[in-house]
Amino acid sequence: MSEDIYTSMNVHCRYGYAYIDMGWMYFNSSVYYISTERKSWSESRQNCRERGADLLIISSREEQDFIETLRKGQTAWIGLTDGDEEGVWKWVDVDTLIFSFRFWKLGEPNSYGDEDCAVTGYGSGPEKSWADFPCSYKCVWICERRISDPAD
Ligand SMILES: [Ca+2]
Ligand SMILES: [Ca+2]
Repeated sequence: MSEDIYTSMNVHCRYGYAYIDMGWMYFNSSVYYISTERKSWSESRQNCRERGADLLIISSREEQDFIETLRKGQTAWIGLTDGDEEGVWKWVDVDTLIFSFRFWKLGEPNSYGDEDCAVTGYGSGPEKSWADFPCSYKCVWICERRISDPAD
């Protein structure tokens, strides 16, 4: 392994620790932040970007379970929207498969009125707790930063 790769790995490790030092939670090569304020979906996403992250992408059962403990009973924005095309749900990270794991609450998403942004933690069932909300609602939000990504 070249010295450059070692240097790069060290930078990534330090980067992850820096987030943990700021109170972010580590799980499976990502760090997570849950807000104390409430904002609209777009404002929430902007806030995550300012923190060098993006809204949460849930890509496994394990990650959904982890988030259940992180959100502490709150309903929180995740990085999932059908704002581009009604009924076509996309993660903010376009590389993540659209048809990856989904944990919609029964009867959701229903686009009641006009709802294009997704939350987790709606209702009491932890296993199926996603719902679509109006994007202008003020909710807490969860940011995720994969710490194995190249620094950018
Ligand atoms: Ca919708
Ligand atoms: Ca809904």
